[in-house]
Amino acid sequence: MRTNRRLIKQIPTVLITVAVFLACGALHAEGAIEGVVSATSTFTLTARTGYVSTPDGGSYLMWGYANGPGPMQYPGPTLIVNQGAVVTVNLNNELTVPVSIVFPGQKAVRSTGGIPGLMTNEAPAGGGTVSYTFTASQPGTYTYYSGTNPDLQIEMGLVGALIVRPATNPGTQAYNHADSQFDHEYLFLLSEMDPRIHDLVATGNMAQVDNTTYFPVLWFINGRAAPDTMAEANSPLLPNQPYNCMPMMHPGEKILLRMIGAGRDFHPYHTHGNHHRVIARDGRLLSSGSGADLGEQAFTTTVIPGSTADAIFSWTGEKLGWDMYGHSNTVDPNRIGANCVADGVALEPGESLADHCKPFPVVLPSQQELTFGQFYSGSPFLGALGGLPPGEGGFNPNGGFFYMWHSHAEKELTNNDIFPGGMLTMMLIEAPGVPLMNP
Ligand SMILES: [Cu+2]
Repeated sequence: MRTNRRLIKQIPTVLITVAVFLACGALHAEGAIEGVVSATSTFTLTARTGYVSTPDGGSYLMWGYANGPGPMQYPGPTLIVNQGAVVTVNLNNELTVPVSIVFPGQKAVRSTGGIPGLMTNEAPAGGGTVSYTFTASQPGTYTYYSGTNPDLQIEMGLVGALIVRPATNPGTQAYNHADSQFDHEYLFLLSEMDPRIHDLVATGNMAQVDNTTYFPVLWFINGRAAPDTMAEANSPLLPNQPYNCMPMMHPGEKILLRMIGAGRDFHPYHTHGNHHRVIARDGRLLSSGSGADLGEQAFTTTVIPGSTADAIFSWTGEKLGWDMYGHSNTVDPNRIGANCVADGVALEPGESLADHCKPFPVVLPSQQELTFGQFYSGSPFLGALGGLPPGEGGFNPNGGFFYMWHSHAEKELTNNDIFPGGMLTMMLIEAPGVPLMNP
């Protein structure tokens, strides 16, 4: 039996981990979207059981897609392929019920083997197999999930992400147009859970599952509820929930949010710090023929069950009233005010002169005007560190800015009615030049 982990203890633990990583300059070698890349675009998924942990101390039986012989994972492996690839997914089924996979948004998916089902061929229970093949003709963000008894099987965890990289600039664009250019990309696979369903399945009472009384009390980003969203990817503490979600950037850069509705409820996803621009839905640019010209600035994006949305977020610090980049704090006396334009020094990417190069000194708050906390570096300026009272500071050694990104349905910010938790993470803006832990 697991003991309850208290949130108030766990949040610092996560952030200490972050701080230690930042202080050590440790970098993940892989990109921020963890997933499976295959040279032949052939994947083997195994449907099997496992358990997910929730930060309120819960542990729930799940059915999920494993990567080949690996552990069951929630969500299933993120399959990453290139536009035009002929994709083959071989499904092995170790569960006691038939399962399948459907690939919404993909044309002419052929299934081979297995047994006919309502939506596609299924892998029979207890060791059955089936195979699916399609050509990934259009780039974008897609989902895949079980097409067999999906109201139960998706709830149990049989869902994942499929990313098709474009032929043009596949490492820096989501689609074949510059409007989808990004510096960093992150997955936001949003789902919810009614634990009573999992308990009924675990105790052999699957026939008693009643979808008319569905009432979720747990909410996830990439299979984790906050604050676990912010823990490292592939944490040994979460063996069946390998994916994290903690976006990071430098001022002026662009983050691509790949959002997927992986449950049965709508989730209004909200970015603090700035609006984001929705550029695509369901793997198609919002376009009248010229880039993402039909894209929209959004305070929240409603992420629809079974649907996907891509958005670009950027942040330069404009209109905050100080020079985010610290230019006017340099030794160059000409880099102030109007002279800033004329000094010939190149601007940072995304930097606008309208709000930067403000003459110093700005008025810093005095110590008596501040309530110190673990996130305050001692200065409002990115990257600048100042003195703190004894015992304060330490979680934010690089002086970055943290913005909460979360579901704007407030009840979804809880774990079994305990706030904060659920569909929530923090986005970190580091000073220019500071290495990102989740690049
Ligand atoms: Cu908020």
